[in-house]
Amino acid sequence: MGEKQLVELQKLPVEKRLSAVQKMELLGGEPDGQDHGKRFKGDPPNHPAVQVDWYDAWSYCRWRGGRLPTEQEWEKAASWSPKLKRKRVYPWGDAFAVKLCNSGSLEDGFEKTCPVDEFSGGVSAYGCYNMAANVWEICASRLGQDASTRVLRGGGWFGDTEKQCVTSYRWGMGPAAAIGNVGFRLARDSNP
Ligand SMILES: [Ca+2]
Repeated sequence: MGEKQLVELQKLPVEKRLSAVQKMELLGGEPDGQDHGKRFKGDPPNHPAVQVDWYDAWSYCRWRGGRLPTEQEWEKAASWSPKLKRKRVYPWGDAFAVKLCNSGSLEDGFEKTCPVDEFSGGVSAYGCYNMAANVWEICASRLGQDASTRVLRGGGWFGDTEKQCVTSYRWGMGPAAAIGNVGFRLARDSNP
């Protein structure tokens, strides 16, 4: 697909926009990590998609038969320990451990994103990987009364420290923003 067709794709109104992955597949080949890329150049496909805005994240989750988690669902998946019957400060426990997540530190071995199944020792009680750091995760919820801002959770690889990795820490951005340290996670409802 040529550059002209790409421009026309981007002009589609929001309700007709393709999901991030559909768009990526149409563009063909590896994303380049620049204007429409979803991973950094050279990263293997098991790294999280980044530079995805709220609309694309939402539509991709629907396309896959799931949805974006609310921030309450996200926080429970990240922090709640059924065994302890309380929240934990970090997904793995109450003390920060630089080698259990991909924060802004280089001590964890990663300068940018890491594979989505990295850091098995840092999984939450529900078995979710990388709930702390790697990429901020887009939630369905709005941030406070500000209708134009969507909640982000979890912290990312870019300059973020143990403070941002706390499971209750909140951040947000506009729904049309798409940046390199923000991705998303798909939620599915379990069968009753
Ligand atoms: Ca790092």
